Amino acid sequence: MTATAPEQEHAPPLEEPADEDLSLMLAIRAFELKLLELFGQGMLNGTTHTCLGQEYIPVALRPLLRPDDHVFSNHRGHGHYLARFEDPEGLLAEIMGRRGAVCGGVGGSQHIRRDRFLSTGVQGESLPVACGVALHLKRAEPGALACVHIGDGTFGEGGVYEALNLAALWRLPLLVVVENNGIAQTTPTSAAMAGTVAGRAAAFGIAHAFTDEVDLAVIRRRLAPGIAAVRQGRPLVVEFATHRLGPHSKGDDTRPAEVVERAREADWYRRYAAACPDPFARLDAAARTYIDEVARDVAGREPS
Ligand SMILES: Cc1ncc(C[n+]2csc(CCOP(=O)(O)OP(=O)(O)O)c2C)c(N)n1
Repeated sequence: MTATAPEQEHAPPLEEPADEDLSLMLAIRAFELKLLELFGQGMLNGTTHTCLGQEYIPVALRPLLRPDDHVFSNHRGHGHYLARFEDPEGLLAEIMGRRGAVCGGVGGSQHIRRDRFLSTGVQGESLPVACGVALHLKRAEPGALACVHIGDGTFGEGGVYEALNLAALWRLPLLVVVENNGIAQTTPTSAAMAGTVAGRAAAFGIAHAFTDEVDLAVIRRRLAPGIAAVRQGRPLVVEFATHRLGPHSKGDDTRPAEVVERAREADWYRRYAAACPDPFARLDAAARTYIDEVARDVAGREPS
C-alpha cells in the first residue's frame, strides 16, 4: 500500500510502514526530545548527542540484522541502542545515573555495552575493533557480521583506513554504515573531505551502496542483497545521506537558518506525518506518553 500527501508532491510517495516500525522511530524521537528537555531542566549531567533526524536508519536496518550480529555504535548512538533493545528505561537510567542503568551508570550516553552491542565516543575507535570481531565471526560463527555506525567526519581518522584495508584483504563480514549528515560538529563535510565516501570505499575494492531515502521499505529492499553478501565475506560501506536536525550536542548549532530549515523539510517525521496521518498521530501520542512515563519513573529512582 502506498501513502501520498499533497504537500509532498516533489518527494516520492512513502510505503505505509508497519505500526511497529513507526512506533519505534517515534519512540526514539520522543526519547531524544526528552533528553534535551531534561538537560534544559538541569536534570542531566555530562553531555549527549541526539540522533534527531537520523532515527530511521537503525530502524531500517533492524530486520536486516540478526541477534548474533555485533553492532558498534558511536557518540550519536541512542537510536542504535533503542532499535536493538527497545529499552528506553535502561538507557535513560544510564544517562541519568539511576538504578536500572544498563551499564551501572558508568558509561553514560556514549559508552554502552550490552550483549553484542558496544558504543564509543572516540571517533574511529570502533572500526578496527569491529574488524577483529568480524575476523572472529568469520572463523567461529560464519554468517554473522559486525556492523559499525560512523559519521562522515570520522573519515578523518586513520584507523578507518587500516580497518577498511584489512576488511577487504581478509574478506571480513564487516558492514560499515556511514550516516552522512553533511557536518561534523561545526565543520561542513565539504570543508573537510576530499573526494567521496564511495571513492574511499572503492580505493580498497569495497562495495558501496548509497541511499538518500527515508522510506524504510525502499531502504530495506535496496540494502538486503549487499548485506546478505557481507555475511559471505564481502564487506560493504552503506552511505545514508541524512540530516542532523538538532545541534551537534546541545546549543552548539552554528549552521545558517536555511540549512537547518532544509534539514527540517527532509525530516522523516514530517514526511511520515503527511503520508500516513492516521496511524502517525495516534502512535506519536502513544510514544510521547510512554517516554514521559519512563522519564518520570527513572527520575524518581535512587542513584545507580
Ligand atoms: C578521536 C576523536 N576526536 C574528536 C572527537 C570530538 N568529536 C566528537 S563528535 C565529533 C564530530 C563527529 O562527526 P561525524 O563523524 O560526522 O558524526 P556526527 O557528529 O555528524 O554524527 C568530534 C570531532 C572525538 N569524539 N573523538
